[in-house]
Amino acid sequence: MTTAIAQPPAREELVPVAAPAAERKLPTKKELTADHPTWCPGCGDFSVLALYFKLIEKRRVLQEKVVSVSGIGCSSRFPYFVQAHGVHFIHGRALPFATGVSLTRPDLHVFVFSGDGDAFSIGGNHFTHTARKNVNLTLVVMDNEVYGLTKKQTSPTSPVGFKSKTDIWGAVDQPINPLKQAIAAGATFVARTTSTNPNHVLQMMEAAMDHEGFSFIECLSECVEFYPGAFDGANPRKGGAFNLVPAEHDVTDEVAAYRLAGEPFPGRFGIFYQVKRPTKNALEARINADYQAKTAGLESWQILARTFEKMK
Ligand SMILES: Cc1ncc(C[n+]2csc(CCOP(=O)(O)OP(=O)(O)O)c2C)c(N)n1
Ligand code: SF4
Ligand SMILES: [Mg+2]
Repeated sequence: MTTAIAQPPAREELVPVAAPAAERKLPTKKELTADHPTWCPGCGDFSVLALYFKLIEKRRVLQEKVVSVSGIGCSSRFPYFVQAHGVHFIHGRALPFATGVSLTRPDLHVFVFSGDGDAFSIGGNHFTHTARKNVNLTLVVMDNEVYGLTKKQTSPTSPVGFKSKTDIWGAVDQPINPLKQAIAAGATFVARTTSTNPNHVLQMMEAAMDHEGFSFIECLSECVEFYPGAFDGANPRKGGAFNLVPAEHDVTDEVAAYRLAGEPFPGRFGIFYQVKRPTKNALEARINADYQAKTAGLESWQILARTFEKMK
């Protein structure tokens, strides 16, 4: 006896067709605002959210063409506040989820919003691998140098001496340097900004969005509740210094970028490193296209079955 196997629908039937951009009204900041942000008054994350809205508006991105993905943390509440595709995923696992979105929906702008704990502690491994794979997406880490949501534990970027619930006598472990970590892992765009300089945040977001590949932005974002004043030294309005990456810096020079990233706080702001390297998206798309050409006439599910046969 033979059993008839129902064939899955053709891919075209699964992809919703949006009206052409020319006929559509572009979303305003008001329409992009989903919910009242539940962050503490004065939290640096408000500024990042406002600039993300500005970015979408300025770059005339349709709501269904942008997706915000996050893990867990105060900063990771981000997608709740955006009226567009969004995912609030497992702690530290935003990047693998976003990788899947990026690979399967190349038409979307994929943004990941993370905290220093989410990105470099529990998600540290994923940070390394997403960078080396050069997945086409933008990661913005809102670095407040503390675990905010869980009420003040030492994070991987907390400075030595920082007193918290997990280091009541002061942290003794050397913090990681997010920029050096990103460069060493193979990120192709590495930048630093601070939420107290809105124009600069927008500038870095635009450059990251235009970059083909894994773009990483470390954005200093003060936790006014559990680490107030952490970034006053980088804020001219509080007597600090906001110094740009020197104009003569060659962004393709990995060693120079690494050296610049090692400057003591408040350090530099701007693009430290940017190079072109084929993305995982492009490399895999080529493999898929070549194989599909070889298997022309077969349905996707038949190609998949054939591939599984080969793997036996
Ligand atoms: C598997 C798992 N471990 C621990 C937690 C508890 N937890 C939630 S958020 C968080 C750290 C958040 O810190 P960060 O990423 O810096 O974000 P912030 O709140 O500072 O923005 C921790 C440890 C969790 N939710 N899931
Ligand atoms: S606890 Fe800190 S990081 Fe969290 S919302 Fe409040 S100020 Fe922001
Ligand atoms: Mg944090």
